[in-house]
Amino acid sequence: MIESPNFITFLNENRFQLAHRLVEKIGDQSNTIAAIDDFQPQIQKLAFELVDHLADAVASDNRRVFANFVIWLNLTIQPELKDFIKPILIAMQDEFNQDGTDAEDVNLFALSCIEEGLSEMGIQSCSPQKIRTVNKFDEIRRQYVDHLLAGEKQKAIDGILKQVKGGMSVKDIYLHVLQEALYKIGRLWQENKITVAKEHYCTAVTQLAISQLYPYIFTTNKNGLNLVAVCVGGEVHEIGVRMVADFFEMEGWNTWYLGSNTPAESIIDSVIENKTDLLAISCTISLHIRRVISIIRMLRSNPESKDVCVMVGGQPFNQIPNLWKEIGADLYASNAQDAIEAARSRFHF
Ligand code: B12
Repeated sequence: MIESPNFITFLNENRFQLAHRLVEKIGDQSNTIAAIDDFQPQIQKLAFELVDHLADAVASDNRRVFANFVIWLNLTIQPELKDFIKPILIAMQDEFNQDGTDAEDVNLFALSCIEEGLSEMGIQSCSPQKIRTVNKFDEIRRQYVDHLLAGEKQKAIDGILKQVKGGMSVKDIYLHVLQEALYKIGRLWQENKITVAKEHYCTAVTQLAISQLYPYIFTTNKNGLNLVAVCVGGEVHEIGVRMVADFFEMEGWNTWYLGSNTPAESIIDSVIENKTDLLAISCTISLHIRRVISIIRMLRSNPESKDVCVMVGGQPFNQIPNLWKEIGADLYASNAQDAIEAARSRFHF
């Protein structure tokens, strides 16, 4: 881990002022887009988010945390604001290059993050989540998504249940149909092809479908191993870790799936109370990586939880190789099936 606590503290404590200064700086540039006054609050928010992600990249000692955010921003931001990303990045460079900056550490690392972000501005996509061509499942997934987009929830769910009754495993349905369908929905939303409301609807129906699969999940003999599965505080993307917990349940583990947005103290309490062998922590939004780091530190500093095995997963870990090691986790897996294999190598169940 990079040791620059002063710099991180500086960024955390001065985010608003810094964002404000960056916006002033781009306003001072004579060639800056005339529309700056029309979008003042949005540009302020944009500058704030960039500073926030920079702090995260520094905290996790990983430039990709920042660069991937820049790529994502570039793809999803409303068109009127796109032209402001680069000037803000340049203003950031200028800010951290100055002598006498309020930051105590000379933060070359932060500058290199900004540079990497700038060099990624032309890149098309950072998402590794392309639809995988697993032909057997393509048609089932296509029909499922079509029903969702048409608002036909009963048909969507019936299609899934029919497959399970016909012998398709719940694991295959989770990984190759529902997960991929949600990735597809995410891309449609990112490309502005569906509304937020439609995306929420598709997610809600998928959660309903998952709950209707439960009778097919809780049937296995128990192996005596305990799993606690959580999303860190602030994180609401809970379906991925729910799938992970269900895969463990199907392998005979006792699982405590605590869902989204779990406060750090409750995670530690639950780990101790449930005699946890493995803690699965999920993080989707890269800004929450620092919360994963802080939970791991809290666990290690408590004699009652210091030895628990920690497995992490979720989008930032899928995009940034070795991030999981750098933040002090014991295991990582890119999806629910690989999570079982990774745990097997440790617990031999
Ligand atoms: C559904 C959804 C939501 C729902 C979540 C509802 C819920 N109850 O879960 C709602 C609408 C609330 C939501 C909100 C937001 N979302 Co959203 N959302 C999605 C969407 C469409 C699907 C997520 C999902 O369920 N995927 C399916 C699961 C099964 O896949 P998964 O999470 O990757 O999990 C697998 C692996 O990653 C891994 N894994 C996951 N966790 C763990 C843990 C361990 C221990 C292990 C081993 C493995 C593991 O195994 C899982 C199973 O195989 C994605 C699109 C996408 N590409 O994922 C966007 C997406 C994740 N959301 C996004 C964004 C930006 C947001 C918002 C910030 C939007 C906003 N401006 O408000 C907020 C954030 C809120 C917050 N504070 O967290 C972006 C994230 C971009 C980024 N890189 O930061 C995405 C990628 C959309 C996009 N294409 O831009 N979202």
